[in-house]
This record gives sequence, C-alpha cells and structure tokens, in this order.
Amino acid sequence: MSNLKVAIQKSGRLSEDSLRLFKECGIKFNNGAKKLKAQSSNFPIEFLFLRDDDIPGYVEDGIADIGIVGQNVHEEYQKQIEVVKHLGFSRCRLSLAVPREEKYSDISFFEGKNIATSYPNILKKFLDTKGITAEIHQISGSVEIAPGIGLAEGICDIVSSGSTLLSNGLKEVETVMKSEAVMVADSKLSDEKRVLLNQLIFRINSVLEGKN
Ligand code: PRT
Ligand code: ZN
Repeated sequence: MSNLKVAIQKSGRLSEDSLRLFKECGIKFNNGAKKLKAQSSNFPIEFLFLRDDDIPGYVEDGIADIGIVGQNVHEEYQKQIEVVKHLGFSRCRLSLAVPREEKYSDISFFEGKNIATSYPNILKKFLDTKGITAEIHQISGSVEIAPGIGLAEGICDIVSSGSTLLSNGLKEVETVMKSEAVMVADSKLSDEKRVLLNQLIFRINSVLEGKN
C-alpha cells in the first residue's frame, strides 16, 4: 500500500502543534533532530519536513499529498489545492498597521501610500475590494521596521498578541484576514490515498471534538 505523504513545517510556529496532532491521532513516528523525512510505524504515513512557504507548491505538484499551513500562506500562494480541515491552532490575523502618531480615520489613508508586506497577493486583493490603489513593497522579513527606516508608510503583517507592533511604535488599523492552521490536500489524490486521508480526518475530528 502506498504511503500518504504529509508535509509539515520543519521548525517554526506550526511545527509543534502539527506533530502533536498526529501523535494525538495515535500515529507513531520518530522525528529525530534534523531529519527531513520520517515514516510512521503504525499508519501508512510518511512525513516530509519543509519550510511552510514551500508546502502549498509541493502539495500542488504531488510531491506531498497533504500538508499543514497557515491560511495566510495558503491564500498568498494561490495554488490549486483544497483545504480539507481547519485545525484551530496557530491562530493569528493579517493586519494593516501605521506609525502610532499617524492620524488614521479609515482605509482611504492608504490611497497612494507605500505598504510593506510579505503578503502582496492577499493585500492587493483586499485593497482592490476597498477601491484603494497603493504601492505594495514585498519584503520577506522584519516587515515591522519598514516605516521606521523610511521604506513604507504602513505595513501589512501577521499579528498575534500585538506586542511586536507596539514595540516598533505601530498601531493596528485594519484586519485583512483571520488565520489558523489548515490541512491542505492535492486535489488529484488517488482513490487509495483519499481513503487514507478520510481515515486521518476521522481521527482528527475525534481529537478536536475531545478538546471542545
Ligand atoms: O521557516 P519557515 O518559512 O517555515 O517559517 P516562517 O518564519 O515563515 O513562519 P512562522 O513559523 O513564524 O509562522 C508560521 C505560521 O504561524 C504563520 O504563517 C501564521 O499562520 C502562524 N502565526 C501565528 C504567526 C504568528 N502567530 C505570529 N505571531 N506567524 C508569525 N507571527 C509573527 C509576525 O510575523 C510578527 O513578526 O510574530 C510577530 C507578531 O507577533 P505578536 O504576538 O508580537 O503580535
Ligand atoms: Zn515561511
């Protein structure tokens, strides 16, 4: 029988909860330090440990059958894959923020402004629906320092507690999207793999119901 190949974030905010979920489903595996792959000893599943940004593309290409990513990453990469389960962990939001001292009344503030973000596609879609045209600067990290160094007048970044914005002299002004971890799947899975995926989702449902 072929294995269901599951892409999990190698190290980061999704990793621990993703691994815990499989353990709680009774799926045993040994993920020793720095391993790129792991095979379960009691379920036909193989884990691939990757950067979260690579997961949607690997699932679309069939390198992995399913994966766990934040909804923010899923939406940004716009791959032809399906969300098969909302997992309830790694909750956060993608928000627009501006320097604390700015007078902000509504979204029209951003008309013609520069906005730094790692999520240009989601941001563009959001601004389009609001009828706002802005200059979007894509940067891959440390987005919150962009206003302070004169790169942008606002940012669009992930917020959880809000303390990163606060410590960089920024205030959150609009929520662009809410996010949580989701399981995504290749839309072209074989019948055999669909059966395995359904068995897995059945177990996940029992685990998540037990938590409510
Ligand atoms: O190395 P790799 O590319 O795999 O990881 P990564 O650094 O891109 O991602 P990682 O591990 O930081 O986050 C993975 C996912 O966790 C994200 O895509 C979100 O779906 C989710 N998540 C939940 C968060 C946060 N909370 C979060 N707080 N992702 C990032 N942050 C960052 C944010 O970018 C900002 O710098 O934390 C800071 C804000 O946190 P607060 O608490 O100060 O508001
Ligand atoms: Zn990433």
